[in-house]
Amino acid sequence: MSANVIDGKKVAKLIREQVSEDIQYWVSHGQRAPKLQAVIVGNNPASHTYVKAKTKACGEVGIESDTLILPDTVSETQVIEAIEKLNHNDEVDGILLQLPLPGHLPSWNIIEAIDYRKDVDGFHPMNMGRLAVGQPSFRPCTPAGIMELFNYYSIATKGKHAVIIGASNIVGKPMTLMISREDGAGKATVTLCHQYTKDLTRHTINADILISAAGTPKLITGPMIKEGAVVIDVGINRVADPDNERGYRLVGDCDFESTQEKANWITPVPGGVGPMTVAMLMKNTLLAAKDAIYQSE
Ligand code: BQF
Repeated sequence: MSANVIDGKKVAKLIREQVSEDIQYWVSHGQRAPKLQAVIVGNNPASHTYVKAKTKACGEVGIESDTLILPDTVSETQVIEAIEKLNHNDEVDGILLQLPLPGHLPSWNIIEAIDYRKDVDGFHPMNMGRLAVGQPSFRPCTPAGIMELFNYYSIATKGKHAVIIGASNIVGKPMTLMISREDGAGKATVTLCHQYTKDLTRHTINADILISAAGTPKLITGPMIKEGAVVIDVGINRVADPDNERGYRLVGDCDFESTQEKANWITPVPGGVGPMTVAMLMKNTLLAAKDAIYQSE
């Protein structure tokens, strides 16, 4: 058997087209275009690449964007001051603080300084907390994008056993909350594995849905998965590749060859979950501009 490949690039494009149409309608009725403000601290090349991809996507759907670049010598107070200025700027709908921050900065203190109504990444404790208790909130883009893929491909999660590898606040924890919620989409039973999990295969072999966000190439191989499983590969790992003009290529956490022989569904890297992350950011920015989540405030 060979698995069905989930085309995240295609679904992401459909979502961006929906957002674009919605914005055209919105603007033709006299509203200003939504605006996303990106903040990068330091010169991590990957961060600059990701923000460029996100602001390019903004341009394509009709979202205005701007990028504030702070030197990696800034203090926590200086970053928080810059964020508070953006909080009070009525022209800014969404604030994107690109992660990771340089090591000396306490990311979660700084994230907490973002006005949760502009927190289009959904990382603020208000949004995380509301997600946890099932209240409307901005949803972190990567797990929200994965839920969209299940919806698009009619992949059932109800009553299934989902095994998630990686307990980060960005992917694993919010994914656990979304896929296990008892109302709406979700309704799966979850096992959350992380770096201290003993005997990973004992868990992965039982997964109807396996979601790997570990950041380890070839962590998942065919013998570790159940026949017919849904395999979602969130890993974005750079491996050296002299044949590639950039000197590296992107690979996921799964050994694609051996997993796709046993899986029913599989996401490729690149072109799987990654493009969905960017598309959901566009969707969240539009929601922020419309005040669609926190209407009563
Ligand atoms: C694709 C990210 C690790 C650390 C910080 C499309 C993206 C990636 C891959 C992308 C990611 C990963 C982002 C593909 C945003 C996803 O075609 O496979 C898009 O832009 N991502 C980020 O902003 O910060 C990260 C991964």
